[in-house]
Amino acid sequence: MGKPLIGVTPQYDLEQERLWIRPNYVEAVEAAGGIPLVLPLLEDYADIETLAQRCDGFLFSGGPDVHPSLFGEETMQYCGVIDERRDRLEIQLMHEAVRLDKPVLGICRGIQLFNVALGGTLYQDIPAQMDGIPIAHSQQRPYTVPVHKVSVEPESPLSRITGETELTVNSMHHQAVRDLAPPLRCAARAKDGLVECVYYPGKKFFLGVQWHPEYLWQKHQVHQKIFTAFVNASKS
Ligand SMILES: [Mn+2]
Repeated sequence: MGKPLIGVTPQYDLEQERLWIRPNYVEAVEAAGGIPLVLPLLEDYADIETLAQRCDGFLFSGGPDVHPSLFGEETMQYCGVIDERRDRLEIQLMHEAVRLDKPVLGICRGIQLFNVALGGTLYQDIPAQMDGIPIAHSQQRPYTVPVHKVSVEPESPLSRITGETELTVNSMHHQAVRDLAPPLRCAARAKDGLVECVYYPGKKFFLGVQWHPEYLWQKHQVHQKIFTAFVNASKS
């Protein structure tokens, strides 16, 4: 097989009404040996099924908050911008990808979306809802610099991919996984206990990371390994 085709979920600028994506997502896929394809915000389920069949893997990019109603909560005052069309597309696309056992990598919003789509819940805002060590989960720029550590669960896919027991990561999130969805397992945690990486046991490749490896892969090889493992899994 040639290079795998990796569907990348898009950002949508609600004010400017523009689809867009930060180039570092597509560059990371390209550098790992895949052909990135930025997806449209499709609404028709049959079309989403077709998309799921045609692509070899899917990268769920970062973005706005997942709507709290999708995990059974009212919107609290500190919830950020939401995008219902993106929520719908990504939830349907993830379910199709899981059904077809196509590789998925979720980044930031991606890990949160996976958890909600599979029946878990989120912290709508970490500082407002969590006590404990005040780790910089919403770091200042530059985002290419790691700011906190995560401990990697032995026996997890993240452990196999990186060969590490601890990683240093960047962190640009104010939401996070709260109750883990029933089929998912934690693959890495921050020192305050927050889930920073999840996987779906038994799937070919299903990984969600709370940090942003697309900002790190060029200088920190360990984070490039995540993209390489994802793209390689999409080849078979
Ligand atoms: Mn973090």
